[in-house]
Amino acid sequence: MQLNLKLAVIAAAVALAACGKKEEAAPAAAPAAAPAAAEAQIVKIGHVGPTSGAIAHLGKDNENGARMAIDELNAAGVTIGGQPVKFELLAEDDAADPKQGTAAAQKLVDAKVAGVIGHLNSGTTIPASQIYHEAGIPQISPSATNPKYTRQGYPGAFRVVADDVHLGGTLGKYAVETLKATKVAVIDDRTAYGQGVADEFEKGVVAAGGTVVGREFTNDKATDFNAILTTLKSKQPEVVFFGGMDAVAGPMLKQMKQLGLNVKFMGGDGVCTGEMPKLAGDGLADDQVYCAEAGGVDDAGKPAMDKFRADYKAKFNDDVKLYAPYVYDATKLMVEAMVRAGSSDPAKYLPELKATNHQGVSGQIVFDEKGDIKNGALTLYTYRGGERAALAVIR
Ligand code: ABU
Repeated sequence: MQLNLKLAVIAAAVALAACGKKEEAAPAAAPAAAPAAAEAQIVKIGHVGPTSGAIAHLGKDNENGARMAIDELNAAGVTIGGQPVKFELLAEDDAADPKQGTAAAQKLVDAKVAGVIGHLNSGTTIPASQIYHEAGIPQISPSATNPKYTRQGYPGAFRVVADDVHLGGTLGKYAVETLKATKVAVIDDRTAYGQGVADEFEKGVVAAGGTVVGREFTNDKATDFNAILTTLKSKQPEVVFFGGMDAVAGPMLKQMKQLGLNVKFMGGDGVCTGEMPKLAGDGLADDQVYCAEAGGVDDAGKPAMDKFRADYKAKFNDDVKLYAPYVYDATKLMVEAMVRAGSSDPAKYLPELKATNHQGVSGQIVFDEKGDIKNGALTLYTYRGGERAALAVIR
């Protein structure tokens, strides 16, 4: 049964039971005192993403996904263990910085959140996960794709998207088998995500019979790539892969064009955003960029995803940038686990979280023994006419 419907049924049952009791207890002649409305218990849910810095647009997108879920839950009126509850979103900014990520995590632990949705980046999610683990607070990352996050043996760590092994490996294979590249060059931004996804891409290329002719690196705040692009141009690659985020990939594409390095450009989910056309400007030609989101829906799931995107636009006057639907689902399924457990106490609802089987707007979410999504999809995209254009959903 859908959560909203289930909540409505529970609320109706509680209201009917209350009506019945009042009629039985009230003496015929005495004026009945109005029953005091049960005060809603506050349940705090944390969200962390970079809402400042170069990828603030993505952090805000994630935070909006959480806010949309929380607003809907509060409007529906959720009861947990028979008590009405009100959810409070504690939204923190980690600026995509590992140190700020752990500081934000500690702040949420001190505030006694019942669970955390986040962080956005692998480089913040992984160190923060130790803090949540030690505090016994469940965490669901909606976008951190480095495999290490769910391989630390933390029972409360979950992820609702595919990881970089799937993402990078699939893109490497695609470069060789579909784009017919024999020589590829690789750049990464030295973050936990960028370096990891680039390594997996390399493995995929080599396994498919391609050759990596050059590997260079930059950082996640760099703006000048002339030296590394000139080095790679001399190696005559047919594809350049970048492991990093859209804020760096956009200017990199512009500089590739200025240098006459007019080859296909690939990247993982970090470059596969609605913001790329704006960030790359005329550096982004039609069918030049190939990238993948670490999730996606088949035809049957499209109406729900399309409705989410329309509702998001109506609420925030902006388009979904990347992972807002996954954040929305992560928030809803965490609350569903609390409702099933009859408790927002992390120790009590964690077993229900592990047993999740949630039909969300981003598809069906069931966790494996590590806390990763089972059978996670990828959606392969290119850009045409300044818009993301989906090419295929790959499992
Ligand atoms: N997955 C891309 C963006 C987030 C990260 O893993 O760092």
